Amino acid sequence: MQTESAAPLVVSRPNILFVFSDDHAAHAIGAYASRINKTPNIDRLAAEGMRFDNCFCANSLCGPSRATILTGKHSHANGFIGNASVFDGNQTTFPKLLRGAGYQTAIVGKWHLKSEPTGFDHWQVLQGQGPYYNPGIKSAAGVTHYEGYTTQVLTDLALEYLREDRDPQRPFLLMYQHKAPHRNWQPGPDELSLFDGGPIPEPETLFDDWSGRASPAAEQEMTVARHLSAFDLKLTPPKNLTVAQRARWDAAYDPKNAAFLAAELEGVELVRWQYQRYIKDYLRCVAAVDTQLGRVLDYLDESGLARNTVVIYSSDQGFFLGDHGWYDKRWMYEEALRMPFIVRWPAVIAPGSSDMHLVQNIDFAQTFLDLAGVQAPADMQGASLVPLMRGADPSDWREAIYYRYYEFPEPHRVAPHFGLRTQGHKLLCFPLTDEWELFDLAADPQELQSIAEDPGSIDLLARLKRQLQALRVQYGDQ
Ligand code: SGN
Ligand code: CA
Repeated sequence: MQTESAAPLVVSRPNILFVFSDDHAAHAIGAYASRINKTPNIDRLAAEGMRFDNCFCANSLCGPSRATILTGKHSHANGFIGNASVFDGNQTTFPKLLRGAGYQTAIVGKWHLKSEPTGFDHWQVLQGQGPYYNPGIKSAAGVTHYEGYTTQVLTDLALEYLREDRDPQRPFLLMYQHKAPHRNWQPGPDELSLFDGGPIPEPETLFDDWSGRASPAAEQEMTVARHLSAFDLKLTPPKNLTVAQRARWDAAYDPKNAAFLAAELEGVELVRWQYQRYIKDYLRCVAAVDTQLGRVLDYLDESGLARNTVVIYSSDQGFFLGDHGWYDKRWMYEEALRMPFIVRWPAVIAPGSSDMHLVQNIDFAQTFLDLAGVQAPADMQGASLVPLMRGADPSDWREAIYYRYYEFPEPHRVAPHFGLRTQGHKLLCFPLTDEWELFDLAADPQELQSIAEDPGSIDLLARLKRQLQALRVQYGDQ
């Protein structure tokens, strides 16, 4: 690999700041019309940049999404198919290519790919999932322990990198990647009492009974009603808090009162109570991500970096926020499939714009390479989004995205499936039970009634099956 010092100095290439959170669904972002929370700093990026309204993951899980982003390839092609996989760091990744082209490459935060990061000049990563409080952070020098709320600690480290650790003469890539708002949704000290004032609106499908779909939807173990633990519901507090943190936690949660309530309620009322308990903590974690992003955006403004820095906000997959009665992700249904993707690039993107093309996390690597003027390897499977950012409508853009989920049975017992999504329809295949689902997204945006068995769908189903087969051939997943 080319060394940094041998690389040419080109200062006009934009810096890339990739802000990435874990499990942050688009429908918990103000700019994506959230009904349940506000995210003023993420929204600021959208107001000054472009919101992608049809960005989807290739496999709705943490490690697989990250591996896809690094390699520009679907899970079967990069080898990281479920969270038990180990990332092969010898593969070509976009940070390696940027580094070879003279970029300084850094990652701070969640990594979750088991093997050590490769292709980065600077890396400070959480170990595995990482805790919400007082994290150990691994770097080339070993593990360092920090006291504080992880969302803030990671932001301090990212700012330290921007201020002190990089060479201002060369462009940088910084991947700033939060653990939050991943399960079990432990809020930070400043957000413990946020949303105490009243209930969060419930999703329309909180009491979905999964009729109208193939058998797997009813067989999962990820319901708000039955699959949240005492730890999730904060009937037991985290173990690794300092004495001061524990005191604030107990004051905010009043665990005795909560345990009493949980024991008294039943049926629909218990589900509603658990939903509130879950969603408020989730949104508290989101609020800290947003607040900390504000610190970074302020620094970009103050330092003058904002002008030539492309800032992206995204998350590894979507999440069910009580939708269909669920938490977690995994499914190819909209709430888990969709990724937020917002890009601010002052020199190029029209402020407050949005894009409807079907894009995917397989596209991110090629996009970052294109931003830097680096040729993408022929075996990357996506496409650069830069033309879309410039407002183009390429006539040969893809008409469907391909999806495949593998991890089964634990955790959550979501049956393996694969499928495609076009602008108007979604087709899913569950090979274990040989079942299909087909949704008309315009008529049934909540995906409550599969039309795969309808006599009127025979031609459509056959056409989409052929299209799906063509995608499998195209991506080499047979
Ligand atoms: C943990 C969570 C699961 C979650 C996986 C994967 N359980 O196992 O609910 O689906 O992570 O999430 S927990 O009780 O340990 O929190 S991922 O985002 O990393 O893929
Ligand atoms: Ca995740």
